[in-house]
Amino acid sequence: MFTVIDECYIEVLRLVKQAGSIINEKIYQPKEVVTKSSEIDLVTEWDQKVEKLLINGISSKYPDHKFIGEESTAMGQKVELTNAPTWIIDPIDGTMNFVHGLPHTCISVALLINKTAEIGIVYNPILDQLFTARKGQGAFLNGAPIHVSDKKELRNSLLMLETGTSRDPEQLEAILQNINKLITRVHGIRTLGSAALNICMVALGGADIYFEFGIHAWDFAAGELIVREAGGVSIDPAGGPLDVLSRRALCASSMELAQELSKLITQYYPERD
Ligand code: LIP
Repeated sequence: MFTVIDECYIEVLRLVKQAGSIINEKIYQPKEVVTKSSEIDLVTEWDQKVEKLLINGISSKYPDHKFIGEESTAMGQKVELTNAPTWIIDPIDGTMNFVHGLPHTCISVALLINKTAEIGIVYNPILDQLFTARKGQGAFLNGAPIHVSDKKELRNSLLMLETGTSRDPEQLEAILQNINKLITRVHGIRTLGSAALNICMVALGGADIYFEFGIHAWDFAAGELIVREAGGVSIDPAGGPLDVLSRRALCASSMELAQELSKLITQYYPERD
């Protein structure tokens, strides 16, 4: 039976591909860059234009749907998650990479209904990596099923983390403490510069665990569905349930791995979205 969510999925995929062609065209061209919350929290006109393309496209078909977008929020729109169908959008996740021309940058789009993720899409148009998930229907890369790894111990795991785009001393201190704690306890540490792509590497089974403090709902709302549909887990870094507005996330191939990490790390609690 063809549902409204099926129709939403097809429509948003069309818009994401359209937006992807813009990112593909602009990544290696000179671009005007401005800063937001810190001198390394960057934004370009293409972040704003891609977000507008997605929101306008969805709104024209679904006028009663709500939005939480990175750039709309930066322009002052209040973050509000209700039971209404809500699209959580990062038009360019990995903006720093996009500015530098490093091809690890993506569009991240999630649809939540009754505060539950129904659709997750993370699309890196530069490397043509389309990660998708629908609630209860599995996770895919370019249409092929993906699954998390079988790792259950940190000492055999590849950890994805970020140094972030904040210069807040307390946040940086927590990041450095955690790198020092973890560097001798894991196989290796990797950082792609995009929360959404880091999480998708866990969903793909190429990495085993990711955590970060200070991200926003738009960075991980799509990825956390994808990793769960790939057989993994998404929790709060302190071990409790994930809260998409908390600005904290931990995604892993197994609950055992997630809980081993959550017991070890220095916690940091940013102001909520
Ligand atoms: C980025 C996240 C990344 C985080 C950066 C930044 P943006 O999102 O994907 O995980 O460490 O601080 O928030 O700003 O490129 O959309």
